Amino acid sequence: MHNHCWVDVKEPSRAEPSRSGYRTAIGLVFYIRKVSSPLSIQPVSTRLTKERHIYKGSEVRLSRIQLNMEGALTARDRVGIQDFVLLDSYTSESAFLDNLRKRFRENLIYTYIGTLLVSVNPYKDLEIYTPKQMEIYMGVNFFELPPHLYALADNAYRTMLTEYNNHFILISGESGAGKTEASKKILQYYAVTCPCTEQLQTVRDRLLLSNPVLEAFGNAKTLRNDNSSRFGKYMDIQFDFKGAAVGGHILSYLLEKSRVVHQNHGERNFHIFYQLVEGGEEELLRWLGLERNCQHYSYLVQGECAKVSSINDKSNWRTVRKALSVIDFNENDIEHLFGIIASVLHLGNIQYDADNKGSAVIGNNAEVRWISKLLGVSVLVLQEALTHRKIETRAEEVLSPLNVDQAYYARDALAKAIYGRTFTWLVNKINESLANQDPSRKTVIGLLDIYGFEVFYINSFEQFCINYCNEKLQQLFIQLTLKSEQEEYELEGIEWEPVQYFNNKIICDLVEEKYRGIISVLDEECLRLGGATDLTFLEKLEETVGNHPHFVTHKLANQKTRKTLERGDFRLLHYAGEVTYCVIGFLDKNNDLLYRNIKEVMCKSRNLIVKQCFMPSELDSRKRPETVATQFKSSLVGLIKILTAKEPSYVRCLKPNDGKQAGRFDDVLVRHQVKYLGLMEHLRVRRAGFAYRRRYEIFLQRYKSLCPDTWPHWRGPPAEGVERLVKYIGYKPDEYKQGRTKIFIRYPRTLFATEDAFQICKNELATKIQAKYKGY
Ligand code: AD9
Ligand code: MG
Repeated sequence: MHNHCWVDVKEPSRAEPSRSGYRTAIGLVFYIRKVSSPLSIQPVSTRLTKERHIYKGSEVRLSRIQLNMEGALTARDRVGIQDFVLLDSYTSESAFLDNLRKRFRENLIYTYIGTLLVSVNPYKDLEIYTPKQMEIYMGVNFFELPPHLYALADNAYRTMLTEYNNHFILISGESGAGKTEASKKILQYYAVTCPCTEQLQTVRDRLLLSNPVLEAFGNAKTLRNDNSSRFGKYMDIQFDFKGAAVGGHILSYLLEKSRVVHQNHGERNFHIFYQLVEGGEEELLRWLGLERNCQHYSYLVQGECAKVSSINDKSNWRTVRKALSVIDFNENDIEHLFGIIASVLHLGNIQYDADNKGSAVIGNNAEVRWISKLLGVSVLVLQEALTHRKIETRAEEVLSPLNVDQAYYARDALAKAIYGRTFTWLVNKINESLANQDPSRKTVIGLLDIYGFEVFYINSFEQFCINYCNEKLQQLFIQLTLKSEQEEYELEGIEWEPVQYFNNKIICDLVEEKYRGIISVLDEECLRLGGATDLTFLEKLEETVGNHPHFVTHKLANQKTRKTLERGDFRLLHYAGEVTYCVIGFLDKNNDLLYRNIKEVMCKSRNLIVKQCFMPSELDSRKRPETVATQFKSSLVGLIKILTAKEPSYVRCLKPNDGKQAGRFDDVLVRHQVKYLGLMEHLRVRRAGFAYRRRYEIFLQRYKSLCPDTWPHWRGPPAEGVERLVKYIGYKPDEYKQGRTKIFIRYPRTLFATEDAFQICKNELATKIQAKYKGY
């Protein structure tokens, strides 16, 4: 028989935040008065909801209240189901979608699948990231409060502190789904909630301010996202044993450099250019030789959208300037940094004419003079490097004039190279300022925020790399969740009906396999002397991977598909959908060559940043540098290694519509993402499987006080003790399974109820002790 309880709830204003008894979102206390006869709960207010709890071995019904961040009572947080694992028709994609939609309409953008957090981009400010909200989530059990990024962040943090292990939070989803925002919110959460001494304030500020700087230089407006990350970022936040943030380290992955010289219609160059031109102080612009007009710069106007309503370049400029000084950039660094940014703009305005021999000559050399001033190189030498190529034969060096096309190519290559290398320099500089001086033991939480899967009307080498990266992360996710989860059941001897899932390893192999993968074929063509073109690369692909089920070209396609492909295209059937890539430019971008004489000029630069970016040793090396795709592939292998050594948490971001609009939930689009992100499979594994697993020793240690047989000591084997304990507190056979070394608990609510019972027990004990000593 069930006991039923009345619940008295104190007014929020009079509530005593306490860890005792039943607490609510802001720490209210429930006082439980036992009643003699079973009585169905009549909520004191309609806003009260019912929950099932275990108290002293039998089920009790309690009403719990939900509070929003102002502390007012609300049932809003309980719209739909906050953990998909509890969904009745959990195999139905429609039910999944209904729940997401229902919650999205109520601005409830977060929902769990067990411990994984699903987030739907609201495209509006929800005011759910206030310091008050942070306080609510601090140190509270995962399932006690409505789903939130803060709960996930807090959980990783607390586990790190109690178990002394390293964690990472993998944030994935397609372009515009909200990854970068999520990673910033998590960082802010740590910055505000972790203990911080006066000494550590600088570290905290630098960690926070590294974001606007890197975003200014590495993000841009694309058709998918007004603040799209054009580089991958992995950031370790280092904590000391007290849980204070003591340092950080950033790894960056393949910046999309081609954007510096070319932007598609409706897209922009990197934010920093517009910020400088719009927001730069008069004196600075004068010194850099810049006009306050983006339209004046050919590198800024190709997308025909220099101004974007959602972006305030002027105020972002002020933020970046302030951030740079906090991150320890001195005036010299700043002068040289913007000298480079301005040089890139000047480079873009260099125009070539053909002389009577067809060789390129620079019409007006005003731009060259500015660059020469800003980069500290000789005008004549620079001018020569921008119009000639040095060819080395065995006996001598010959300067050969470039034609106009070649000269534009050389100019753009220089612009991309100095921007790309400056970005790397910037990351290094930030790392220096975040470096932790204290060698004592520390643990880390890594935040991974990488460019999301993207499909444009025309997709090139950059999309190929970005989408390949997303394949790798999906593969990691599959490995760590679907695959290893099922393997663990097997290992622990838990009966298990395997859940089928799509393993995208086949696509990763198609791209990266040695000798036979697309990157290998591309590299081979890049190394081939003479005759190699983008189209011969395509032919080689057709020969090598032509019969792969995830690869198709115009030539290989059936009649129907052929109509959708051009002759220079290849299409990959990615886990997230089909993408058609145009091969034009693949060889060049993969080679990423910079003429030798341009490098020589840069090595002699008096601009301190350029000097550090172009080392003379590079000129001596006869070895061909690794191609871009191969470097990227190796860096991803390194990343996966870093991640697999840590405990994961996952945030899966969904994009509700393609129009960046608030309040619109496009069923087809969301359904597609739910499918390819493998959320249904994840749910099935979670549901058929077990939300929690704990080693017997740990479980027993925590909850032994709930059972007279195990309290205060249990001398037998831990597995047996756990069995007694869970039977005593009323676990039903379908709620748990006992493996070889661990107890597996099916539903979060079971563990949650156990935890609640434990808290009550602890309090009762405390009250008894207090009563006993009263009057002493
Ligand atoms: V990309 O792969 O870098 O192109 P992201 O990083 O997934 O992409 P981002 O975080 O930049 O997307 O989010 C895109 C835009 O959605 C942001 O600029 C915000 O305007 C909006 N957004 C995302 N998340 C939130 C949120 N939690 N609350 C409010 C949000 N707005
Ligand atoms: Mg992003």
